[in-house]
Amino acid sequence: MPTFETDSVVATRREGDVLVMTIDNPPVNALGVAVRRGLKQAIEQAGADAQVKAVLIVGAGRAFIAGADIREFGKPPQPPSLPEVCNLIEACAKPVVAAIHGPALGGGLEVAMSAHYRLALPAAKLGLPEVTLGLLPGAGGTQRAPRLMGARAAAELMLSGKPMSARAAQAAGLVDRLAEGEDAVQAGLAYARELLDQQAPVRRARELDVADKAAALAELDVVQADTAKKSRGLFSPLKIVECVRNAVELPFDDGLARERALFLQCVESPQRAGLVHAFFAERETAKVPESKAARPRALDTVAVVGGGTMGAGIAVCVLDAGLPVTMIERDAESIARGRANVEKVYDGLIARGRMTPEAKAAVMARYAGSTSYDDIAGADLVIEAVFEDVGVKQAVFKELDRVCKPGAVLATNTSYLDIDAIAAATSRPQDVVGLHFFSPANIMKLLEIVVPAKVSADVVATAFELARKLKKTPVRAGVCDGFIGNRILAVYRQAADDIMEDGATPYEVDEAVRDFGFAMGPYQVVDLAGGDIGWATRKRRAATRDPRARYVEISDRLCERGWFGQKTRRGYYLYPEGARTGQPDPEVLAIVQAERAKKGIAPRKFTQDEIVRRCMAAMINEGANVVHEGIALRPLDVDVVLLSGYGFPRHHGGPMKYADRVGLDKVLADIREFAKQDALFWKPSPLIEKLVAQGNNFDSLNKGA
Ligand code: 3H9
Repeated sequence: MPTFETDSVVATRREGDVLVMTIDNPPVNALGVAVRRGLKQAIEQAGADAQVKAVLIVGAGRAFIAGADIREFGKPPQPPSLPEVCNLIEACAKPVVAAIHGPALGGGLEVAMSAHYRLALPAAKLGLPEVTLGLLPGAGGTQRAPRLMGARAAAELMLSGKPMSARAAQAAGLVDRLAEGEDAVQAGLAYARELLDQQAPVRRARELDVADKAAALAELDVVQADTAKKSRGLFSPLKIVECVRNAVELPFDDGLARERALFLQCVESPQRAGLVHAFFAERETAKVPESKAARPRALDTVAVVGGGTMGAGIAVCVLDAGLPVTMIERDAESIARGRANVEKVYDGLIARGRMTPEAKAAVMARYAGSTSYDDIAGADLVIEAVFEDVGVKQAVFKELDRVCKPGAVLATNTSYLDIDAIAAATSRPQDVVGLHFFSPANIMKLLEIVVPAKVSADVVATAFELARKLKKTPVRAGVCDGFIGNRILAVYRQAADDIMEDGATPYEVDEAVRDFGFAMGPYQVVDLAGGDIGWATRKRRAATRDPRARYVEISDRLCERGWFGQKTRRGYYLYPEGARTGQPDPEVLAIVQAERAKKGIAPRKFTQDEIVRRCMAAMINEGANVVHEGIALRPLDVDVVLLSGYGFPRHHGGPMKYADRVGLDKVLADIREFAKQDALFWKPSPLIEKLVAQGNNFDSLNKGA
């Protein structure tokens, strides 16, 4: 008779002479303390029960095990530790089989590697993504993976953080057997019985040696040099390489002890805190009041108005989600251009061998172009992506109001215009929402979902449902000039411009920001995006700009010369033919100097630290204003916008998380100090003042949400 023990997150059940251990800890079977206790008990039970001849470990639900419980990091550790549990599994005197039918990630794969045999079903994903959380595999993964798959492959698995398919894992030596279907228990039992019939021995990874140590060490030298170059101030990647080296050179237990010490250093690092914050924040932003209050409307057919770069990029992401798209343009020529813009993306994939011409044809079969709005009368969702002018957009929305079926969701991709005014051009403002994509729209993860005053909850819920289908990271934003991201960007740019005019070169500003962790400094970004874009915005804002506000004209001087950046081969940097990166331009420095002279500014020196402190204080202060005014729901929403749309260094967790780490009191002191020079720009956000007075931080507002 099978025996059952099901009152814990690890259920045990005897099937003949195999003890089946099922981890059942929804949603992803993370290895929290209860699971670790359950696994320990179960493996002890297996050892003690004479009737048990083999053990099978499986996961309930969609995952095998998604790793350690990330929520436990930074809290007091509770025994048993995961390394202890893994060692117990490996030490078991009876063969242990792990049958993997879904994600086996981080500690999940470490559990599987502690088993003696591994079987994978087609949906299995095996990976060690700890590096994405600022960690390294800390339950023996750095010691067992090199012994099973070789040092270099193991290092690459850990450094990339990317999972492998079942087939790839088998080819790499991580998996012993593949099976078809979805039933891990059935396939695992069959495998366990086969092993018992063959009297297969227990087979412990710890007892293996890394093959050809000299060659492995030489390969690790290359990996180490490459990692040092790429990891740009990140803490854990080089520690991973060190652990893998230990796996080659040291006895297993010594390597394990060293792994533990380095893992704990990673856990303590602020980078881990920033990256874990980013992980949860990115999942939290989809939890908005409207999605809780209302169900999304139907979302089966989509239309895009405008076939420029943005419209085409949006069309591509909708097509990639498997939905049909009709694109509306003015005339036959524009339709052809729109279609060409869409096809260009797929042709690029074909050229890189990432798509077949047949697959492109299948996608394009879902695409149609038209000059007639009547052709989109039945669309569930229309996304407008025409020229950024409120009059032009209102005219489009009048047309949409005329033709679209009742209940269709009407979205605008404006990046700063007043969506309430656009909605007012229709007789159905309750159906109008903002969907602010970022360019290139088929690549960038961020989608600001902008919620105008009169929109109904189910339309907002539909927008979030669209983001899910498109695999975007959605963030809810209120209506204001620039929404969350561009509004903060503008203030950051202003702070940078002031620093430049007061004495730093644009190259020094860029370098300081890069050293902080951004891939590019603000002036490199201007050159990449095109200086003319910001110039147009500045001209638009000129009439409403506070006449008392400081205005740095250096960018205008460059634009007046037609120096728009990379596309004109000249901007803040020079881009001579064939040059891969921009080169400093003495003429730009002369323009900067002339502007200073015009205003009577005696240039002063800025340290990297001051440049970063000023840029960050500006971002944080505006981020706080955005939360204070209800434009962003929580500080974490601001963080996610900057992380997924503006290249904010992920290991800092976003500007608000970074502010908490630095200390809000220190940020406020900086702002007050800078205000002595320019009180209008450096006006402390009332939210920061309030939080500092309460002794609170931004995170307290995330928790209350
Ligand atoms: C580690 O293992 C360290 C060890 O080496 C050493 C230890 C000593 N913990 O992503 P989803 C939650 S480090 C806690 O939306 P999907 C997630 O927050 C860990 N919670 O689903 C969400 O919660 P909610 C290494 C977790 O189907 C819900 O589960 N492992 C964890 O799109 C659903 O998640 C990783 O880095 C966790 N480990 O994707 C893997 N994982 O519903 C991280 C998820 O409240 N996880 N949650 O918002 C993933 O990559 C994806 O979640 C996964 C599923 C692919 C598994």
